[in-house]
Formats: sequence, C-alpha cells, structure tokens
Amino acid sequence: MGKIDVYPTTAWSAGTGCHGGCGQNLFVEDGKLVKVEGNEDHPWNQGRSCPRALAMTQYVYHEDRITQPQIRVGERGEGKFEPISWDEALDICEERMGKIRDEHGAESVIFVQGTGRDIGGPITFLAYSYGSPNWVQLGLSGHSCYTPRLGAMKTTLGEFAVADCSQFLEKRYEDPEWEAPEYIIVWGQNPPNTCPDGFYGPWIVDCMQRGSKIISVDPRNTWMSTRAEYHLQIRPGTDGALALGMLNIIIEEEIYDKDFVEKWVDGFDAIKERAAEYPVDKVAAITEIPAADIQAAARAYANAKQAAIQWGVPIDMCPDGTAVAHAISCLWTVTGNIDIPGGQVIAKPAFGVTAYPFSSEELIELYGKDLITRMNEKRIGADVYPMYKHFRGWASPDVTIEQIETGDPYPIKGAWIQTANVIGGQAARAKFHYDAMKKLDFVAIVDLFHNPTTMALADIILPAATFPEKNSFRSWWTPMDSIKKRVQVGECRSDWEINFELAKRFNPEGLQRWATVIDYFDERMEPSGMTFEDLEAKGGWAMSPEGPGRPYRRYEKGHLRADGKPGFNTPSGKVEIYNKSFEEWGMDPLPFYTEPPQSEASTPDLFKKYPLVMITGARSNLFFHSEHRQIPWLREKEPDPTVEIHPDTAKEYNIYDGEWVHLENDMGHIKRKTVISLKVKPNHVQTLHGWFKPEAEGAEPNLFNVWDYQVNQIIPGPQASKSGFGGGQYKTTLVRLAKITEGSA
Ligand SMILES: Nc1nc2c(c(=O)[nH]1)N[C@H]1C(S)=C(S)[C@@H](COP(=O)(O)OP(=O)(O)OC[C@H]3O[C@@H](n4cnc5c(=O)[nH]c(N)nc54)[C@H](O)[C@@H]3O)O[C@H]1N2
Ligand SMILES: Nc1nc2c(c(=O)[nH]1)N[C@H]1C(S)=C(S)[C@@H](COP(=O)(O)OP(=O)(O)OC[C@H]3O[C@@H](n4cnc5c(=O)[nH]c(N)nc54)[C@H](O)[C@@H]3O)O[C@H]1N2
Ligand SMILES: [Mo]
Repeated sequence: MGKIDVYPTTAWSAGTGCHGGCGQNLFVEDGKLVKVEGNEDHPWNQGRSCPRALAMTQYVYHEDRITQPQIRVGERGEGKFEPISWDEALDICEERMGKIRDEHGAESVIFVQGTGRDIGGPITFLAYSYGSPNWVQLGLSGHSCYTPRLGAMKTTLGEFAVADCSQFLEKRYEDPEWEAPEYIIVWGQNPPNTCPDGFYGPWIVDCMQRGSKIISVDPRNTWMSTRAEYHLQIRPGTDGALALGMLNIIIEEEIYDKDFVEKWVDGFDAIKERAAEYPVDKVAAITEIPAADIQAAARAYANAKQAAIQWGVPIDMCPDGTAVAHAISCLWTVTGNIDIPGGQVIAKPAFGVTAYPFSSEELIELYGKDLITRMNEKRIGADVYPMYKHFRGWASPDVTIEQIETGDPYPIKGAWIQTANVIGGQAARAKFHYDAMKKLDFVAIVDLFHNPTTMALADIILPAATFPEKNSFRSWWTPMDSIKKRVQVGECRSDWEINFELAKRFNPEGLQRWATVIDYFDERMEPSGMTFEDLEAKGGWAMSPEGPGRPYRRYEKGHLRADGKPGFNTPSGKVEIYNKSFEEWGMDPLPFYTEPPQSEASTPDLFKKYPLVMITGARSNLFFHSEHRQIPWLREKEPDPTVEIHPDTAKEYNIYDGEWVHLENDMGHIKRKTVISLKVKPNHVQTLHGWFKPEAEGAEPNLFNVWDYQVNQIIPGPQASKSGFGGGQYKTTLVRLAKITEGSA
C-alpha cells in the first residue's frame, strides 16, 4: 500500500452533480482517488458529506465512463462510436461549427447547458467567442429554475437575497452578530435533500437546532413539514395566491414594519390594494389550506423579530413564476426582514468575483461589439417575451425548440450540449424535443457517461472531468473557492480546458492574452487581490472582508449603490415593490395569481378524465436529476422509479404496494412502481424525473428504456407565463393511474 495524501477541495458538479460548495477532502493513493470525506475546516458544510460525494470513487472509476473523445460512425442513434484524438475531435468541431457560422451566422448554433453546475463560465466563454447569443437551458420550459426568482428580486430590490443562516460570516453560528431566524418559511423547497442555488440545505437544520421554528409550504408531508410549527399543505401551483393572501393579512392587521416601509419601500399603497383582492377565504379555497392556518402562519412570520424565507423551484414552476416570486418577496419587504441578522440577507458573490463577465463593457472587450448586437437582435425569444428581452443572457427554451422545428425566423443548425441530458432529464415535452433535435446538422456533447441524449443525437462526444480531476474556481455567493486537480482519468479534460481551447480557435485575438485557463482564473479573481494559487495556499476558500460584500444593513451604510449613498440599488433607492421595470416592459407591476393551466377549475373536462395532480421531481438525495443511476451504492438504495400514492387512492384504483402501474394522460404513459405513502394527499401523486436505465440497451429505439420511464413525455408545454419566465408545468400536470395489464406496453 502506498502513502495516502489528503487534499482539500470544493465539490462542484461532475460527480456530485450539484450546485456545489462543499469542502471535501480527497484521499489519493498512487495517483488514485480512494475516498472522499467532508472537510471540517470548510465553513460551508463543516465536515458533512452527501451520499453522492461519498460514492465519488464509484463515479470517477466507473467502467461506463467515457474516457476518450468519440466520433459517431453509424447512423444517428445506432450507438456506434469510435475513439479519436482530442486534436481530431476539436478540429471537427471547429470545422463543422465554422461552416454553420459561415453559411447561416453564429446564432444558428445553440449552446445548451443544464442546471447551475460549474458550467456558466466555460459555456459562455465558448458561445460568445464563437459569436452566438443563444445560450439556453434547452427544454427547461419557462426557464423555470431560479431565473424567475432572480428576475423578481433584481427588479424590486436591486439585489439578490437568501435566508440568513450565517453563511456570509466566517465564524458562522458563533459570530455574535448573527441571530437565528425566529421563523423560517421553507417554501416549496426540500433543503436537506437539495442544497440548491448557493445554499446548503442542512443550514436550515442547524438553525432549527438554534431555535428557528419552521413554517412549511409543501403539498407533501416531508421531513421538514413534519417538524414544522405550521404546515401549509398547498395545492400545487397556487403559491401566488397564498403569498398574496398572507400579505393581505399582514397589511390588514397592521403587523408589518411601519418604519421600514415608510423609509425604504416604494409602492406600498398599490401593493395594499392588490393584496386586498386576496381575502383569506378566497385564498383558502384556491390553495386548499384552511384559512385559520394561513392566518396563524402569516402572523407568526410577521410578528417574529427576525424571520427568513427559503424558497424552491416549485415557485418558478407556477404559472407566471416571476409574479409569484414578486409576491413572496413582498412578504420579506413589508416586514423589514431585509439584510438583518436572521432575515433575508443580501447575497453578493465573494469579492464581487464572477466566473464570467456581466457588464456590456467587459463583453465588448472580450468578444467584440458585434456580440452585443446579436444578443439584442438575434437572441431567441427576446422579441417575444419581455423577461428575455430585458434580462440579457439566456435564450428562451420554449421558443428555441419551436425554432429548431420551424426554422423561423432563422434556421438552427447545430448544438453544443454540455451538462444537459435534454431528452432524458431537462425537457418537458421530451418527445417533441427528441423529434426536433434530430433535425440538427451537427451536435457535439460534452459529458461523462452516455445517456439518451448522447445516444440519440451526438456526432462528437467529448469526455469531461470530475471535480477531483479539474482546476476551477467557484464564487456563488460565498465563499470564493478553488477546485484543484489531483487525479487524471483516461484522457478526460475539464469543461474549462475544453472550451478554452476551442474558444481560442474561434476568437484568437480576443483571447490571446491568456496562455492557460489558470491565467484566466487569475484575471477574474483579481478583485480579491488573490490569484488561484494564492487562494489554494490559503486553504482553498475566502470570504469578502468588511464592506459591501458583508452583511448587515448595507442599505443604511451606503454599500449598495454606485453613488455611495444610503439606499437600495434601484432608481428610487427604495425597494420597488410596485415594480417599475415590469411596468416599463409591459408587464403587471404588481404581483398576481394565475390558476395552473391544467386543473379542476381551468380544465374541468380534462380533470374528469385525469383527476390526479402529478407533482414531479421532488429531489432524492441519491440522484442528481438523471445522473447516478449507474452508481451501485446509490442505485441500491432506490433501484426503481417509483410513484407515491395515498392509501385511499391505491384502494380506489385497486393497486397494491410495489405493483407496477402506468401514469397516463393524453400525451402518453410511463411506468412506475407504486409506493403507498401518507406523504401525498389522496388527489396527488409524486414521482421523480430523470429516470432511464443505464444498464439497458442504449441504441435506438431503446435509448436506455427512456421512453418507458421518462415522465417528461407526459408533461406539456410550452410554459404558462406571459412574461416568458416561469410556468414549466412540472408540478401541476393532470394524470390518472392505470394498472398494467397483459398486453399493455
Ligand atoms: N419532471 C421534471 N423534470 C425536471 C425537473 C422537475 O422538477 N421535474 N426539474 C428541472 C430543473 S429545475 C432543471 S435545472 C433541469 C436539469 O436538467 P439537467 O441539468 O439537464 O440534468 P440531467 O438530466 O441530469 O443532465 C445533466 C447531464 O450533465 C452531465 N454532467 C454532470 N456534471 C457535469 C459536468 O461537470 N460537466 C459536463 N460536461 N457534464 C456534466 C451528466 O452526466 C448528465 O448527463 O431538469 C428539469 N427537469
Ligand atoms: N440531490 C439532488 N439535489 C438537487 C437536485 C437533484 O436533482 N438532486 N436538483 C437541483 C436543482 S436544478 C434544483 S432546481 C433544486 C430543486 O430543489 P427544491 O427547490 O428543493 O425543489 P424540489 O425538490 O423540486 O421540491 C421541493 C418541495 O416542493 C414541494 N412542491 C412540489 N410542488 C409544489 C408547489 O406547487 N408548491 C409548493 N409550495 N411546494 C411544492 C415538493 O413536494 C418538495 O417537497 O435542487 C437542486 N439540488
Ligand atoms: Mo433546477
């Protein structure tokens, strides 16, 4: 046995899959990773690990990993690939993408990513160097993941905010300035399992151990809701009504923070009037939550000295998710819970460091003025939906797939897919996506394993590195972390390295000032006064010093505005709950509620046929979306795709526990194994998305049995939001159960 070296690093995608941030120790023996354990010296997770991190050795050295670039040699979907060298693979990408650019323009290649892994930096670096404004989470209907919440916060508060669990303070819970929230509303989130969006879920549990009480807004009985003071068991998709109802109670009963509202809030009277349209009995009827519970929870939150809200992706998936997020943000605004200890703390990236440029000036310097013109004029969906037009960055997923199908107003010919399993995980209307994407001339995919999307579409596959195999840095709120390469597997390369090399071929002039990716990291990290290696030498993480990057009450200290004056970073200097940006963009400046597109009220006939509301995607901590089904330690714990069904419903359908059933609607059906459970209400069922069987045949038509299990086949689209942000119907689709009988497929 050789010597085992222990290296601290930060987990961020490839491997755990997640939004990352955990300090992990890598145990390396003779150049091989032999164990991963939580790093106790890291302030984020303080030594803890999740099952996916603990199973890293099985992920890194899995026999199915793609460890060399591959080229397709058979027909698309035949599953015939052959290894080629990196040079050959990148030459082909350069040539094929170059040809599309020459013939149709750079906008005819889309750059597709999945959720917020370590990818925003590398993929925009490549897309913009190539010249395409079409960076898209293809298939994520309504861009219904965090973007609607971000959009609502930025336009009202001028900032982003998160529940304060002391994460911006080095001493964490020991810091005397911090106070535990008296109440935390855990709103459509399952934090212990999911740790999303720069937030470590177990922090909520840490707060509970320090006295925080929970208000859970969740249609299901979960670990969190069963430990809550109040469980508001909401009808899926009706969160907007609940938020407005609570707001109305707080305003009517005058339990809001009058001083804060007086000094810092713009548009209170208008909000008051709008909220009055949501009296508690009406809201109780919409949400199926007893009126008394809504009142009690609203009072508990508003009367607390400090209280926080930690919200999740179901909010984005409500119709008009931006309006729902706007409504919820009004709760923390009128109660004055902004940037106070144990409230909603303003979240900024450590030292202001970001993985990719946001400002026009920086974009122009790197990629040329032409890119900005393309972003404004050619970005897909910007001419259709206000939130895409005014939030530069993303193209609209819903419009992109239509445009691939129609070629209107210009053809889409190629796709660069990196960190997304569009067909097997991300896309609602999965079959429509599959059919449309088959029409693309050229598809390059960067991934670690085969999945239904690589099998069905890839012309070139490039093998990505896991986090122990890569150099990178992370600055998603706080701290700023370094990720340092310690092992090598096959010829795998990091996403940064792959994109850096190809980007240089497309934009040699703009990018010539960096010889290596580390040079680029050093430049991005400049505001911190540290280089990548400096940060490594400090132990791999650092937090912003006293000043704009550190809480609390920065609006009083003049830390938020460019002019250095007290106030918020909005035109009025106040929190603009009457949303002037929305008004200017032709949207409702006040929050409102929209009924889900499928429900007893909106589609009574459909409801008669399909009386069950299907909630999908309540995360398992064993899997990240469609990943990890091939990892033995994880799969063993959850071998089959299941559906949670209430005992009464099981009785009605005459279904026993463990029996395989179909979930079906007019779009088709999928298979699930029944788990009879009190977690769901009788009229709801819940099932995890992302299922395919890596152990099954990959070649068409099988595609790892994806069509047997992929729930997104029966989730409709396009999104249900006028603004374009929000309303992917992942939590509100109507279905029925059917016994699988002999002869049924
Ligand atoms: N029914 C239903 N569907 C949903 C949801 C739901 O709640 N219900 N949630 C939606 C949401 S919120 C989101 S954000 C999307 C997410 O959807 P995706 O992010 O597309 O998730 P996956 O399907 O797991 O596909 C990710 C792929 O990236 C690869 N990968 C992982 N890490 C890396 C890496 O570091 N580098 C590279 N190059 N590849 C990597 C994995 O192997 C996998 O093949 O899914 C959406 N789909
Ligand atoms: N292990 C693991 N972690 C993950 C992921 C993963 O796949 N696996 N995915 C990552 C991604 S991209 C995301 S977006 C996040 C998502 O993570 P979260 O934001 O936590 O969201 P979900 O797990 O979809 O749902 C959280 C809870 O909301 C409830 N819910 C369902 N519908 C509604 C509704 O209409 N209203 C309300 N109020 N509640 C509802 C569900 O019952 C569930 O308990 O997790 C991230 N972290
Ligand atoms: Mo997500």
